[in-house]
Amino acid sequence: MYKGIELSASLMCFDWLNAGSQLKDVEHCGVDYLHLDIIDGRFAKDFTMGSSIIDVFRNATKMKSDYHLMVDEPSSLFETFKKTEGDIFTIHQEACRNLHRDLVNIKKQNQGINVGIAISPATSLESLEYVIEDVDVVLLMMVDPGFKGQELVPQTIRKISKLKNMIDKMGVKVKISVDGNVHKNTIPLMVAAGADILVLGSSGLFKSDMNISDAISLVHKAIDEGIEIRCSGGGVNYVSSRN
Ligand code: S6P
Ligand code: MG
Repeated sequence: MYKGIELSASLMCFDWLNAGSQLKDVEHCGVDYLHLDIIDGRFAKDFTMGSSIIDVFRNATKMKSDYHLMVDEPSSLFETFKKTEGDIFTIHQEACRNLHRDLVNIKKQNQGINVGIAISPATSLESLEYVIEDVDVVLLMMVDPGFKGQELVPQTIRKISKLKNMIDKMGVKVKISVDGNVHKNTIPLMVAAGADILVLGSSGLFKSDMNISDAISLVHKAIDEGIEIRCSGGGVNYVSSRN
């Protein structure tokens, strides 16, 4: 947590040949969550990791788990993944035929878990209207699900502000998580617009030209800028490109 903003490091973007030492670095830098992308080759066009890999990392860190299931009909996998108090477990709005039932079941089956709902860039915020009171986190995808290193879908920045207004208006206690292309140029706008959790991947944290501690310093600086824009009531139009 840095100035009220939580950080989540995407395991999918680790340098897997040095994963053990990167895990220690990330934890040492005060990152709150390990972001665990699970992709089934159907909902999104790739495969990532299952519980046997995930548990190796879960057992080696005190960071909370931030599960992000990009999986069609994820309910059959709810029991596959270990969860402990304070973890976040997020499923996609677009992937569930019985969305409300699935969200409620996650909570029912796991005391102390934070339930998340994710929406892809093209999915409207109206789709959250009748489920938002049953979740703790809304994860806004800033890119289409599936791959690291993609370009930001620019209109997702104004989606953050709109969601923030919706949450404030409804008076619900829900955090906004942003995922995809979160880096020093986009973070100020994301934080100013109302993001509470930043998912950090290849553009913001695991960079070929920088170590993790230097990358985190840039993230902190960008959060400071975002808070400043927010406090001065500044606008949040995205102009700059990647990095
Ligand atoms: C994408 C996935 C994300 C990525 C991460 C990539 O399908 O949900 O969590 O791993 O966001 O970050 P970056 O900085 O490479 O776009
Ligand atoms: Mg993700």
